[in-house]
Amino acid sequence: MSPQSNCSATEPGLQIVADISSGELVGEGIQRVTRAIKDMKGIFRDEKSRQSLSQDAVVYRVQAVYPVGEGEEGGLFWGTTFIEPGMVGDEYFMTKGHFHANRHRGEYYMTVTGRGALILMDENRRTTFEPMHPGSLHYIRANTAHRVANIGESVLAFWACWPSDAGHDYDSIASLGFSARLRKVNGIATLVEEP
Ligand code: PAN
Ligand code: ZN
Repeated sequence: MSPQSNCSATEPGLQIVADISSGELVGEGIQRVTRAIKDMKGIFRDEKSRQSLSQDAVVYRVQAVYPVGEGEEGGLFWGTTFIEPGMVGDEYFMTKGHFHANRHRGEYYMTVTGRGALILMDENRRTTFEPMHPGSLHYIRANTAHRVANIGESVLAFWACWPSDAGHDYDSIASLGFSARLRKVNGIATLVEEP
């Protein structure tokens, strides 16, 4: 047996390549979700501003691979999120944000390109944020709601890896929100407590 054959893959793994400069996933079986302005009702503070924007404008899109069924124990999912640059009132374009439905599940994010902020809220509703820049690695603890805002002038792309049995709880955020919002105050991204 030649040394090369020892190194060759015997079983097909994921037939996917993640482009390290753009974050784009290329290959078979990628699931895609797009969130436009019209899908973001109730997420931003300034609902009038949201209504005044082009409703089909894309806020963010997600590409993800699900090698096992959603909700199944023991697997891991991988996804790229691309957030466009833009504002709704004084808030940056951002993801809806969620807790994991299974509160005991964490996640990793890694920024590929752009500038952003990872907004985190713990179970005591204490909200903080971590700056995101190419290569920045973020460990999202269990029991922590997470949302990402694009605070730069170009697309923000980040990778995420999360357990297949994490699930997503959007309802808690839809009804109670985060305890603070990232707003542009005098040109600076500032976390402002909600009244
Ligand atoms: C990410 C998010 C993705 C989109 O893959 O699902 O960034 O954000 P929303 O799910 O809040 O719309 C993740 O955190 N998965 O668990
Ligand atoms: Zn998550």
